[in-house]
Amino acid sequence: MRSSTLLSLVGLAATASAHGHVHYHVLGTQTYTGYLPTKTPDFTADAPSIVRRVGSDGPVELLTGAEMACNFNAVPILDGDVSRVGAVQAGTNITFDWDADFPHSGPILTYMAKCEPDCGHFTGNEGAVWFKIDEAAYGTSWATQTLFDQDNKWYSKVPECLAPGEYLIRHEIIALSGCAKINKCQFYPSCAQVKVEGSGTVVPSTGLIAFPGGYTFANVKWDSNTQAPKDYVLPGPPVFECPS
Ligand SMILES: *[C@@H]1O[C@H](CO)[C@@H](O)[C@H](O)[C@H]1NC(C)=O
Ligand SMILES: [Cu+2]
Repeated sequence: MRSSTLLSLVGLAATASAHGHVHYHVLGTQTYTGYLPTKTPDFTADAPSIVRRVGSDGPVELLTGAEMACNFNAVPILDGDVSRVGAVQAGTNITFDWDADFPHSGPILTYMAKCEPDCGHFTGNEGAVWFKIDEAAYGTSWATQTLFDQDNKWYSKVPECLAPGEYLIRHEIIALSGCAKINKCQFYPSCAQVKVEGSGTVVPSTGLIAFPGGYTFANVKWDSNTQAPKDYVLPGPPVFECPS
């Protein structure tokens, strides 16, 4: 009994080091701690955070699972019945600070969704609500290499024309090594509840996709052994651009 418990703990630790998650989100001058039950530093405590829980630092793989939206256990965050959000100025960057040495290669994408009625009462996993604000695949290396080169940080700009209000922001890495097989592509999504401030007026109403549903096997299928990285086509709609 005791030794099998020990073995499974060792197994968990080994698995944990093979993946990764976003451990901090930075909005303006505020840093918000991510959630992960197994790692050092210890994020077990529910820090006063706007970052939704993730099930572990492992991937989401089932394309039809609700966890495609914001990862496993990503329940909306409330204080009492009040939505908890972090303020961000439209037109500024959000920083996603990943734990060190994410061990897989692939693209990095970031989406937003208008929270209705507010983020504390909005899962993000029902219907086509997500617009894309940022994406990167392969230039001279995969986006994950750029992430290492930037000290495990990724920056996504909140569109400056975006109307004020509460939004979920969904940041993800797609690890490509298993993507040749259905439901073996690895998605690492993480969501935070933000309140956009500024004088924008636009809420995107076209180019919206659903999670789950927006990524099908046909548009995430990729065989790293036979396909050239420069031929990779990012899934999802085009990046939202503010009207000029
Ligand atoms: C925001 O992020 C982009 C990369 O996505 C970067 O080019 C730009 O310099 C960043 N801006 C600031 C103010 O950090
Ligand atoms: Cu992994």
